[in-house]
Amino acid sequence: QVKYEYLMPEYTPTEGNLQARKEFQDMKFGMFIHWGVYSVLGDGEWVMYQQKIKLDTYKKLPKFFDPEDFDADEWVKIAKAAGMKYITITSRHHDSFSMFDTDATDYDIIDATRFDRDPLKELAEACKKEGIKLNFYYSLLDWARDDYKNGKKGDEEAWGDYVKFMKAQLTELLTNYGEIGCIWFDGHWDRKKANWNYDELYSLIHELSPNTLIANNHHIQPIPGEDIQTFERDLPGENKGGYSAGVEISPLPLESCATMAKTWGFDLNDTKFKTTKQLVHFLVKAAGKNGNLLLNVGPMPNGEIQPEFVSTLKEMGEWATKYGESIYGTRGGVIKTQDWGTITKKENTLYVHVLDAPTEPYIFIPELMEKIKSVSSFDGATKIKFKQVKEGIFLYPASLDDESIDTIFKMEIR
Ligand code: FHN
Repeated sequence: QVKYEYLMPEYTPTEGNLQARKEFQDMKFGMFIHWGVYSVLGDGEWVMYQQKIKLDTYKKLPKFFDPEDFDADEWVKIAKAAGMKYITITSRHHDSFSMFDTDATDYDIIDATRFDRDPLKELAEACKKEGIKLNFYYSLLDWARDDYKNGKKGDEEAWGDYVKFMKAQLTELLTNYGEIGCIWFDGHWDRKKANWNYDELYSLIHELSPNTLIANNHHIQPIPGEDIQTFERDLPGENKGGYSAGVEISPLPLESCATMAKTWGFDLNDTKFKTTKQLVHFLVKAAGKNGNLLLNVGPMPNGEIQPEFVSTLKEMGEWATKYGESIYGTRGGVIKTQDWGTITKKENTLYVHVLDAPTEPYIFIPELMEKIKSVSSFDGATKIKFKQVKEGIFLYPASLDDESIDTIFKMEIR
């Protein structure tokens, strides 16, 4: 692995950046959107690569992309109703197609489709109106550009051109769309051993917009200059998705990203939808590990989010409306995730989330040494018996409903 510590200048985040990190951690739940011309084929965002479609053929796709039902207000409404506080959308994915109005290439939504609207602009306006933070995903890897291809083979000049191209686009993304919460890089793994010129990319971003957070889904330890550590299809530190072997949790704000079925981009055959219960559990466990959940939708080629996703998101939102107090603004890392669930914390309150009822008639919370004042049901109406011992705490609720998504108890600490 490249030793980025030596390549990168020392990075001291500004006060505003540190505040933005805190606000990011408080938000807990965001909507990831993978949308591009690939949606026309309904076979995920990797369709060009996986179906071995030649570039010239793939480049005909934008002509079929005319998402006339796209309504940014509707997307923001869906995200908000789900309890999501921010949106991270693909501005350009690996297929190289820019989903925004850019002067750096003609291979973009304005020049290459008949749609002639800038969805990122419309989304930025809709987000601003509704108080939702907007973030941009940006692919480092590119399947179409010659400068990328030649640069990868060692042509320094071509690589320089590619870096210039990325800088021009990042400048547009950070100047034409109002305040952007985060630039979310992806695709690093395609050139694991290369110098990606992060010193130039990161300093450009932080110079243009110091409060914009930088995330890079590179599946390695954070590189100096980054503000968020990401985990793909994984809870922080677990490596169940297989992407982050050996990656340790850093002190940066953490974010897990996940799909609602299997793929990120719209896929007609992808019908193994995760249930509301599974997704709420993921959100709660992420919070318990001090991380956010960035949950993905892949809108259809007509511009709408598919109804199966919309209804699950609505149910998640109903849950969040009732129990959001135990998620938003909390911090995790209080205990290791247990078979029964986890804990989130806000000031003097610990929220015990029982996701899967234990077979024993009690809940044992190990490693918790804080002095407990009282334990109650989530609504505070019922006092819960408890016993604090050297090894942890026993809770004795009268009953535990395994059918419920999450039985929450509140513990007040001294
Ligand atoms: O290849 C991409 C994939 O299409 C998707 O964008 C995900 C999102 O985390 N990231 C990459 C794989 O690491």
